[in-house]
Amino acid sequence: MKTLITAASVAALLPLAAFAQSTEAPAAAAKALPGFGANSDISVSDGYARTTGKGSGSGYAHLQNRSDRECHLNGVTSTAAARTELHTNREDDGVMKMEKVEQITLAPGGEDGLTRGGNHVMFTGFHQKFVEGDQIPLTLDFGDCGTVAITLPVDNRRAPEASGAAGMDHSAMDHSGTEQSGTEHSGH
Ligand SMILES: [Cu+2]
Repeated sequence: MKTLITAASVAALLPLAAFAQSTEAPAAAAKALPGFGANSDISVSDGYARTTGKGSGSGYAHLQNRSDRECHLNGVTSTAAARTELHTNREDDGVMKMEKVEQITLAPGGEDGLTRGGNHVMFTGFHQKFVEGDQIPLTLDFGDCGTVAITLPVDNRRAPEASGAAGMDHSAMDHSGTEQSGTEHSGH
């Protein structure tokens, strides 16, 4: 009974519009398709995540700048891991190495990808286990071009993008190629 009275009093004090907004906002957010998100300048699509099974994982997505100015992906954050960083793979004396990337630039109207073997999101120190089909929250910070919050479905069976060299597969590097089996999605 006490709860009922409290809720009723709060509703009476708030303007009706504000009350409606506060109850509808979470529902609207939950409707977003996994792997997709946008603001007025940037759209992020086809996002997914993978894990090596050793407490680290990686995230991939397609980035599109729909504005007429240059936009920069300055960083990524997630509640799913202790550290979430932008990385790239670089070949050094025939050995593939990962290194941190400070910024990814998108030209006006330009596109780029967070891809296997290229720039990617790196999760280390899992707070959330990357179980197949789980949704990993990710916020991409585009500075002046705003932020985009998405969720990445964990898809360890996903084949690398057609453009990426199979030998540069990020997870194969970390995990002796044990995740090379899935080819059923190669039509992408
Ligand atoms: Cu990495």
